[in-house]
Amino acid sequence: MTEALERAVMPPVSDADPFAHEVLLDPEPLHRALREAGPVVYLSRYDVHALARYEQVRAALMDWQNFESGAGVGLAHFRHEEPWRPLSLLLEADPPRHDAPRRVLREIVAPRALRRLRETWHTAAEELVDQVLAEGTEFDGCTVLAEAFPLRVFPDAVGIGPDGRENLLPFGNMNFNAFGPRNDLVKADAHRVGELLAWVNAQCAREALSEDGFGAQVWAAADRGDLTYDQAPLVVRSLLAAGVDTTVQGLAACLYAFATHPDAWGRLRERPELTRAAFDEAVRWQSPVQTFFRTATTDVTITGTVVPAGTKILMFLGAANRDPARWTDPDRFDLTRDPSGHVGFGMGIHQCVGQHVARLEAEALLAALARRVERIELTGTPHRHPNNTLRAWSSLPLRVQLAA
Ligand code: EJD
Repeated sequence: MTEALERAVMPPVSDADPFAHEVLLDPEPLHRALREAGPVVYLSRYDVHALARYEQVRAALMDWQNFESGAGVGLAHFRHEEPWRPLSLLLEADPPRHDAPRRVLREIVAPRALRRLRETWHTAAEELVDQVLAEGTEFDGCTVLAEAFPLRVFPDAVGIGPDGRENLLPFGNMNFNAFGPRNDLVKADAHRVGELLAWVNAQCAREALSEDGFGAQVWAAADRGDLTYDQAPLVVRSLLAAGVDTTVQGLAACLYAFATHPDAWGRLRERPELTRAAFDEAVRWQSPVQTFFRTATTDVTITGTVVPAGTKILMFLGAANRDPARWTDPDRFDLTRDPSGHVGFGMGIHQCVGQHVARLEAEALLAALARRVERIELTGTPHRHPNNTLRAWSSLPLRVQLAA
């Protein structure tokens, strides 16, 4: 036995299943139990170590040298198991291979580059809100706003063609389920894997993309030699894989937050400059991306517990974002707090490269709603959509009161 192992602290063991339906639909009780059990907990069911406290989640996210992404950021270990699709050059890569694709995409979706979309997206949001309100003041906010808005603006911004866009949400749902275990959720979509992958791959070809979108800009980076031509379609795929369901659920989190906190909605209408902080607070509070894995590159000691080389570590972003050791009154959606430092977009070298796209979508939709809507409320029980990674909604029954 090595010296490190002799001195090792055995972590608390839990046989909980973070990917069981009941837990996916209501994760907070497990999050609380894991945070309280200790800084590292061994999950016997999956043979992984789990982190649910802010301090350890943040530290693991920052430490890409000891916690790699290249073996996959899901439960599957891609050095032992064949990946179900070619690996992402961004998400499932480490420096130095990660750096060129990251740099290229970062420039394409940088705030400066998004300025040309700002007016178009604000207008699109106003048109959507006007359309929805023309139909009535009661609707499912999940489908008619949170899903409809990103689907109106994002695929056009990437530059994909009009056909088959109904595949985007099912592809995303499958992709995010695939980071978890091969449970019922994964099996339910297994028959569509080939078809959905083929469709997405076809959208990534240069000929399939408009001349001025994010996709074309990825190919232009290959022309400049910033990427190889083999890499370009995979980087376009990253936009489609990461950019749809995530923003849908981010917007849904905002709608849910404001429907359940009418005072916050009033405050936002009075002070529109709060919109960006409101979006971040909604992301902290709901954590649309709940979990991710890393793989230990060497025996890593976390507060005395040795995480063996080559094993997976599960990071609970949602639990970290409500850790009472980091946040005052963490379960409250609170527009007066400073939500910066939340790990809902990750942290470190992999931190969400598309977060400015997400923020622009949220700003546009919330501004359009704030102009016309005085109050948002729930008319019934909203329903969660279980997914192995995302905290998602299937319905948000809303009623709005129009502004005078
Ligand atoms: C993701 C958590 C990709 C890819 C990148 C990022 C995500 C998904 C897919 C968004 C993860 O490069 O394929 S939120």
